[in-house]
Amino acid sequence: MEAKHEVLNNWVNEMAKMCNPDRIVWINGSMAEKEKLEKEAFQTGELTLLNQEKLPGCVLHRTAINDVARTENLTFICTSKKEDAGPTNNWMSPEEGYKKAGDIFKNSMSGRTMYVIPFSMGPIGSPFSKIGVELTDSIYVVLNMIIVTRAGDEVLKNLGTNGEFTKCLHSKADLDINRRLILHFPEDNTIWSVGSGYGGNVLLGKKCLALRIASYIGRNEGWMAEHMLILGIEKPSGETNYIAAAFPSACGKTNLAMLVPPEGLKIKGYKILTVGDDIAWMRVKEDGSLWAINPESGFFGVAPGTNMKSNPNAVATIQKNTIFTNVLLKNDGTVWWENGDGPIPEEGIDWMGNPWKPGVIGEDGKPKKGANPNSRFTAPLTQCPSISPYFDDPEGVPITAIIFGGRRTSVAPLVYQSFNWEHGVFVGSIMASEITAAQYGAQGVVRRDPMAMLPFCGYNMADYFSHWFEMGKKMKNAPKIFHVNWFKTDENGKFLWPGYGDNLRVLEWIIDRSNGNIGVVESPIGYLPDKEDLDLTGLDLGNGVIEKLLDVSKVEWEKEIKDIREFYNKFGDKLPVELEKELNNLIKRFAR
Ligand code: GTP
Ligand code: SPV
Ligand code: MN
Repeated sequence: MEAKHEVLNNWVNEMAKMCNPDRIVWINGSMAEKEKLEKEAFQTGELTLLNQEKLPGCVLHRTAINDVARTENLTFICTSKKEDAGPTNNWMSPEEGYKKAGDIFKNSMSGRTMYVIPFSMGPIGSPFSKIGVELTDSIYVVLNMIIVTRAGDEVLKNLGTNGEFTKCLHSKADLDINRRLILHFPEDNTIWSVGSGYGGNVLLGKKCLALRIASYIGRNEGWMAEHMLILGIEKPSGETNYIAAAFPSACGKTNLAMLVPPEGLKIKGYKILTVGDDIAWMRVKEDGSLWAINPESGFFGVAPGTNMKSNPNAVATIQKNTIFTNVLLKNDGTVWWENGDGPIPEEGIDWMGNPWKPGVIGEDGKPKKGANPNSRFTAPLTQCPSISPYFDDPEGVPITAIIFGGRRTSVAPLVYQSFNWEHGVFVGSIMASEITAAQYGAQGVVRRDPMAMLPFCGYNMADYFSHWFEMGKKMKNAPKIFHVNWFKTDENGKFLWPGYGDNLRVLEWIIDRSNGNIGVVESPIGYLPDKEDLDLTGLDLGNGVIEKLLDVSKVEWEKEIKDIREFYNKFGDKLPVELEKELNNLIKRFAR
């Protein structure tokens, strides 16, 4: 269905003129349309049909070998003033951006179809939702977008004749990493992505719209777009506390959002309700409380490490209607990845499309992986056994606690609570984490990643910090703010904390603290748990391990403080004075 929306139709025609596709197809979101697109993709090899008895409705896609993760170095915020992008973003002027990308878009779709995908981030028609329209020459993108967003005719109807929408243009072009650009024009509500076919680079509703553009809009409109999971913890009494947690890419959001209580805590009867695993849009309601929606309708989750023990809910979610990207294809037409279920296959086709056997050594001297470390699954939220009845609620859910966390082998203890909202914003701003396979770059290197938003903030991060303080002032009953670290290691590099389901033990403490039920141990960085207050029933950590997990080392923190100072210096005068004050207070508390 073509739109009855003149601005939209004109824009589609204008973009088509530039990209020169053979035809234009409007995506309606129907089952028949999905099947037709899949069929076409099977014929061209863009998709492989998997074993339909074992994995009904499931398909496999392999991206280009140099196109397996977000390319942050090729991602730009294009504002008229460089300062508005800030020191942590790559910047290009809008003129240069349109020119540079325009040259690559020119005729990029010739011989191809341009698909027009109207989509809604958030339930269609909710006052909190935002509409986008993505133009793309990739069937893979269409099939992903109809899972992770609400897409099709319903959205066009809702858009009417003059509704606002984010203009999202994508072309694979020639998938050349030297001709790849992911550009955001927040002043024009526009996104241009060219030269990639991978996830976050091309599913433009996700990181590009729901985080970078939405964070910009949210600041102007007084709400927040965050890289956060949302989960509910229901007690047997029926009382449910909702938590939002920001961890950097591939640091455990999907896993925490779908948590299954560990044996030792089962008796307490907690039920986990998944609302979202990657993005939260949060607003203050009239009564001064903070409410969150998940703008997405599907998961785009990390495959490696997903198994019946670590994340049974994810395993159940991806048994049907799932798109697998860059995993290993087994001989029986099913899929596998490192630390997946079942025995390691004796052979298969690896993520690059080559024959694979376990233990074969690659060029880097290490055993070749069957699945790419950033291989992913795309599946509808509705297939998750733990999905919350409120995942689709236009109002969202009320947030009791906010958690920040990173992947740190040392420094950050298992959990601590901030003293108050201002201190909590400071705790978020000093987050740091090891770089993972979710982005190009040196793996394992620790970098500062405030609120897990370093790659996703669509404007100057100093202004983003100020926005957090402003939001705090608007709340009567602001959520309590915590920091967690599941990834502390011992001398041999082994994780000290079992993680996964056992993380509920920490969430329980967080909820008790949020509701003011228990005491604390004060430390220079914030409130630590009294170890007696952590329910470790059924868990044998070993001697002295919980002490190590909760340890705050002055020596380590003195180094950390230097690094924070250096990071803060990047922002010059724009750094909010509150953060300067909090850093000085931290230094003073260590000196006491
Ligand atoms: P994005 O989708 O990239 O934003 O990532 P995410 O934050 O949703 O990460 P995800 O839950 O997919 O986890 C990434 C990796 O961390 C997987 O390989 C998990 O197995 C591993 N992981 C998740 N939770 C834990 C944990 O509690 N402990 C340990 N040791 N590893 C974990
Ligand atoms: C992330 O990298 O944080 C993701 C995956 O959630 S992607 O959508 O590719 O950005
Ligand atoms: Mn993410």
